Amino acid sequence: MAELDSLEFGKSDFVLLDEVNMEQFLANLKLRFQKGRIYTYIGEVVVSVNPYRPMEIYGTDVIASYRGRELYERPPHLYALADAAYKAMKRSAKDTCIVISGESGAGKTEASKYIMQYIAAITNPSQKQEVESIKDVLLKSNCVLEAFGNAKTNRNDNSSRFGKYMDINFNFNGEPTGGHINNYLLEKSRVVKQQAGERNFHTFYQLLSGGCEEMLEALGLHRDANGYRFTREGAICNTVSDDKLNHRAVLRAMRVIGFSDEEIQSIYNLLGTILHLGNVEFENDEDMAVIRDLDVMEQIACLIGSETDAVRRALLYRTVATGVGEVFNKGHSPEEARFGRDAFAKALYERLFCWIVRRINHVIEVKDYDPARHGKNTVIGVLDIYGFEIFDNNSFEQFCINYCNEKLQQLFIELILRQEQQEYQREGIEWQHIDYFNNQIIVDLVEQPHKGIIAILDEACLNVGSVTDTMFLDTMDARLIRHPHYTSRKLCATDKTMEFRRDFRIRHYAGDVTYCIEGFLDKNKDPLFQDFKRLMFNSSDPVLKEMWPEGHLSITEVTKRPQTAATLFRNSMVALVEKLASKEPYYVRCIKPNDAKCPLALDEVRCRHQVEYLGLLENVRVRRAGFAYRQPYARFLLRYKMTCEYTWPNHLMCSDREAVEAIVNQHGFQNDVAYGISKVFVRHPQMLYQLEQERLNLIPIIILFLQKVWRGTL
Ligand code: AOV
Ligand code: MG
Repeated sequence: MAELDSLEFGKSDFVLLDEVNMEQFLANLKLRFQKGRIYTYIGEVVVSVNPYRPMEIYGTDVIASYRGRELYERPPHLYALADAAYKAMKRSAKDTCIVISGESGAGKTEASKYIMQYIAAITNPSQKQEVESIKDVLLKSNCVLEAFGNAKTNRNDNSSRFGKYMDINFNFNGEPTGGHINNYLLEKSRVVKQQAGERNFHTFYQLLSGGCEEMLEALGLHRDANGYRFTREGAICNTVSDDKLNHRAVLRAMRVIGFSDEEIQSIYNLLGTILHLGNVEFENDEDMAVIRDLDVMEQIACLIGSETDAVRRALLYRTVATGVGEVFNKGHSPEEARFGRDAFAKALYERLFCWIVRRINHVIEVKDYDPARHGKNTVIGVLDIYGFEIFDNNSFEQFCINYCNEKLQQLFIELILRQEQQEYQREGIEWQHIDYFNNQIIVDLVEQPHKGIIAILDEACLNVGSVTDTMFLDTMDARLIRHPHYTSRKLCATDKTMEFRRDFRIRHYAGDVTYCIEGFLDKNKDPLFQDFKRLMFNSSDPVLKEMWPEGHLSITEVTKRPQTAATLFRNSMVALVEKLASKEPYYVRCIKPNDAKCPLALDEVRCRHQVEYLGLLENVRVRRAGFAYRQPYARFLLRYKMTCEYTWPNHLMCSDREAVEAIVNQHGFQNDVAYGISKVFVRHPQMLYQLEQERLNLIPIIILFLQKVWRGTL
């Protein structure tokens, strides 16, 4: 307990700072970080700093020490937060969620895994077989999804390139009964192109270095990632990740989850197909694309359960329907063929990823749950999404990712304020308002109907063919130029070899990001020739066929314009925020201490910036303006009754509330508390620390006393 608030380790809760200002906040953060205390509270929010080194704080003994304890009873930890979310769910049969935010590389994904491990460890003490196997699948799903959805970027060697929200379902006993994973927009452009120093998704390198000889031979692959256009960039950047070992772990995980051998084979066939596709070259024959290397066509056909000629035709021609219903084949130019090939590779991978998620969901989804018989089924949701990111070159993907982070920041603002206000109202306690920077203005800039960037982008995409990226930018400039968070950037090339570039810039809550306009329209329209869909639907492999259900439509039947990528993403974000807002939230705010991925180094400028934009100082102020801690009367009494002569061993007062008052008064804390309807509100945690200390001092005396009673020597 002494460690909770000591000079040596700094304040375990920022609410305890002598003064709330940036200097004190940073000094405390730094002191704790250097002492290996990577977690600190702001009330019930956990602030976490990425240690970039293995920490001895996640063992089973540590898990046991957090189990069933209150937040402030033990040093700050993710486990305490997970326990709080679990207890709240169990006690009040309420859905809760844990929202983990922070920029790329700040430690969100690691945190989400520790939280899931904790929940798995503390549930099902009687080791019921069916519960154990559900837990196993839930945990193993991380390994598979990371292999297919994560990649090395210049910010993070294991960067999540998709958003993940996982619900864990519990029965009335608090045992996990299943779950559901929602995935959000995978950065599929990575399949065909990576920035300098980055890799494709881990799974490709894992397959090439870890796959057994027979498997690679069957796929027609060699081990050298340098030999494939889609993995070449990643092959030359030196990574320390252990692809070989991870490949085996992923295979094991897939088996535990219940993927059949045929399904696993289909997955690797698709990865092989994508690698081969990358090496397909188109030559120019009188402005028409031709493929000279038919061996690779044969190889692909074999892997996707199709015919060599069907693959060749899908890559070289598209079926076109005229207004009067005539159908004919139109040959691609080499440029069109390359575009089609890359779109096909991206789509294959995206479909595969979504299929894997669906497949896992199929295993973990709760079936036959009867609330009448089993009681209410409750949920803990865990959100781990791609963090805010700025690269040298930012495109449509970063635009979506950063918009997503704006939405989550908005939710944080709303919930932290809303929750506090509601609690005070409910308990009849006076409340003092605190101002925040509200990033709603940036959210609106992106998503507002008719006016926002997504609306303007969609409008541009409606005009097939005639609108270019630059024209889209001109429209944005005309409509948004007065917006305080939007700037157009026309870059005149000083170097003659450079092309004339145009960008726009958004002043995000977390910093200014310049987006390169090139490719926005294409990525938003996300076109894929129908011929590819039909090719896959006609596959003799039932797993692949299942991924392409719409391939049965003939060209004349395909009329509906699909929703654009940005609109789909916006809708999924709106739905996500609604889902989170309907649950009781718990927050982890992750901070990246430096850009060099270095242990022990804390870059003050970088941390200051994150503390600022995450709104952590305001968070402390809200917490301090009100009451830092609150507890139901009965719980408070049970824990501290030994510290007061009127309540130990039992009180004779009319209510628990009166008994709590007696404890508070005896210690002279009258001015530090307020009495709500069901809870006592404590202004500063010092009071609790003092009570905890007193309790600790008393325990040996009480034990001695009891021993004497038992021995009859008293
Ligand atoms: P992110 O999820 O926040 O980034 P990660 O959770 O992947 O970041 O963390 C990045 C790296 O930091 C990990 O691969 C670990 O090496 C290290 N790390 C993070 N947390 C810990 C910890 N608690 N203990 C030890 N090492 C840690 V992104 O997905 O890019 O937004 O999109
Ligand atoms: Mg991550």
